[in-house]
Amino acid sequence: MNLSIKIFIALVLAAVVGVAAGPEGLPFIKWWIAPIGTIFINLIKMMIVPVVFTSLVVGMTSLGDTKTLGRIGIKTVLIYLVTTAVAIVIGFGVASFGHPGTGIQLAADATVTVKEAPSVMQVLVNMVPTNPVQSMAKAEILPVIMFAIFIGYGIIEVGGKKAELLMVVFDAAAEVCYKIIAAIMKVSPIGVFALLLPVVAANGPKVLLPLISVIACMAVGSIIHVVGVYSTIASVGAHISPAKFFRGMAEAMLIAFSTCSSAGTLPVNMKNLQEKLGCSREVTSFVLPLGATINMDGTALYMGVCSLFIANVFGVDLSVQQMLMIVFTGTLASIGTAGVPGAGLIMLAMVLQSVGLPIEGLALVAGIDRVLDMFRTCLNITGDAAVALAIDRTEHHKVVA
Ligand code: DAS
Repeated sequence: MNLSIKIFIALVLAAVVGVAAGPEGLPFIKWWIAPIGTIFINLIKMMIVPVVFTSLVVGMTSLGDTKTLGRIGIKTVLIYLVTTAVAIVIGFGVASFGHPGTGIQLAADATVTVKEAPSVMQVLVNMVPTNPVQSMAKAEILPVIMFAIFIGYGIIEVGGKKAELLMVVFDAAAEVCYKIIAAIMKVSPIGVFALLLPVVAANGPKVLLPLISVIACMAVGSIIHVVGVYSTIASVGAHISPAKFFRGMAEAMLIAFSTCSSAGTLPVNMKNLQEKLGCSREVTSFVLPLGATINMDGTALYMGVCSLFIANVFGVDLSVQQMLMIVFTGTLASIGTAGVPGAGLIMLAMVLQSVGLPIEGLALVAGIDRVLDMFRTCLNITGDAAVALAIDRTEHHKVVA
């Protein structure tokens, strides 16, 4: 049976068993089942730095020259910014139709430290590792990307037999990483089941009911963005039919949905984008790790939905200026959001503060954050892949031409 179908069945099973077990079953689930989910996540995380570093070095060296690298980099960042801003506008649009937040009692104070979104210059400064090994040890993806790019540049400059030897070594290392990831994916139905079961047992339907409108807006907005934006990018930009795109993305989307971690989904996304959707290794290894770090369309859409929800709950009428401010800060916030579970909730505090909305509103969505994060993360990694395929097409089209 197809792995994606097995993962989907595992998700449905977790939901059914979770509702049946309920809070009473939580102690047993937390003690015996949740650790299996943690082990699965750790197995995937174990592969993030090795697969990003090795495949990025191989990718850079196979680009052949630094001019191509610069061209790909500029195209990638520009498309990412546009899709992120579109995501926030879709979030606003859906929430202004759905009017989430009507008739909800206000929650107690939310003590959330408001994180400042890093300025663009700060993001650039943070990208350069002072100690590459430490960045790898701390799985800081942006510095690892930067270091791999420099290593790839150095190999290109060395040239000749020495460079060929290094390229063979890095190419073999990247292949080893993909084989390990494939083995880890074989147990993903078990891992996904163990990850989702505690969430459903803890939250149960009664907690979700009052906020179902927020979840519905997030789900509808995500579908509009995925179907509207990504299938357009895949078909127009990459000449890949939406059906083929989503079939190739199914595994990674399901892993993202259950792990709520873009970083954790990166290895699977990188492997499948090449093996199932034919994206070149050089573009995959550059665009995906970068996207998993700075391109978070799902998080941006969530900023639009939740800021409007919180404004409704507190009876605030957002002006056009405030909405534009949310689009701007929401885009910056999504660049600064880490690819780990729950990161978007912290950045929402910064967006709320930027337009003077009460931070207390966070408490309302914090309880269902894990559910909202499933949609956010699924969107985040799908956007990375759609853009990578479109860029690959322009590069290969250039090569072909
Ligand atoms: N869970 C984050 C991710 O991995 C997104 C978020 O929290 O908004 O992409």
